[in-house]
Amino acid sequence: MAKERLSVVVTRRLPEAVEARLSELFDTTLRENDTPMTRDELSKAMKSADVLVPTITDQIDAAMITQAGDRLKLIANYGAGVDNIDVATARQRGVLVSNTPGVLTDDTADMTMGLILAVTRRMPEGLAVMQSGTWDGWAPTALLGGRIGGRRLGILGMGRIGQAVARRAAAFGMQVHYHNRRRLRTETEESLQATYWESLDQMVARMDVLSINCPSTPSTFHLMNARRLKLMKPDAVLVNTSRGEVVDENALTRMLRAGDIAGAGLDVYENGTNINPRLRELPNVVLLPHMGSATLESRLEMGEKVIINIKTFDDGHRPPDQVVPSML
Ligand code: 8YV
Repeated sequence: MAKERLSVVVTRRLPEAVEARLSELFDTTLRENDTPMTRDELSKAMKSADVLVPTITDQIDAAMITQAGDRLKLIANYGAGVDNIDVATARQRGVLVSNTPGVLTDDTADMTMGLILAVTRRMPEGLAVMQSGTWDGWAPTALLGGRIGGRRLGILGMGRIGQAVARRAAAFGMQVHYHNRRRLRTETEESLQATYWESLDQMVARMDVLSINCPSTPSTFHLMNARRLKLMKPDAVLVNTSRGEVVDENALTRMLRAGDIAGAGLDVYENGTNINPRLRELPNVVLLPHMGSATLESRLEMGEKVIINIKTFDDGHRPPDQVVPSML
């Protein structure tokens, strides 16, 4: 007798090829429109499926996991960060969690460099002049930014993405510094030409550009709080392509408004789409709508990872990208 197909619920619209392959392999329920599921819809989905494929827009907290019942076996997150999932509760309840690491590293690192350049070279101000139709030609002192070559870049969080940023920054002639929970192996440090700072405070105080690349966990919440932000040099720039929760957004906004730091490039925000409105008014701030990994290639490869994680689980093995609490 043929084995019964796993029932899989996908919470958001994914690229067509990913949805098609999921439907071929599993008894897959796809989302009709691309709005995030309500809590009620999510709760129903978790009760009815063997596998849930959520994204960052789904809050899978302890209550959600507890109410799911016995059917749910795997939460195959479409994304690398799992801060939207209570991984510890899932583990206690015997629900596996997997993610999609690696495939969005380069795109996110590219976007980090894009933000560093956009802020230091004042690209949005240039774009605004062109779009307003008021450009009256080249001038020797117009829109002067700063050269990134030779500047000190401090990377907070030297995992896959942090290291990819380091390689790119070195190619741009930046001096690379980093702070991480664990110091990298000497060979890795040497190959990245990166200087380790045990004290985050000391690193922050000396950098020209600070890039946030650590995950959001209880221990990284507001790591860049008001006190630490104040340590930054007044001509420094902060870039965040990781998670908004790592930076105290209101404190950052106050400092930007007061001119206590030179600029910021943000792809992520502390309260999702509810952004501090004052950030939008500042010319020295570049805001992006969480698009660090938004390439077609990365979205397809994320889908491929989700499929491999579910298929491997279905075949009776451990999903290759299983996340366990001790990894966080
Ligand atoms: C994803 C991300 O697009 O994977 C991550 O952790 O931050 C994003 O780049 C998003 O999370 C998909 O769920």
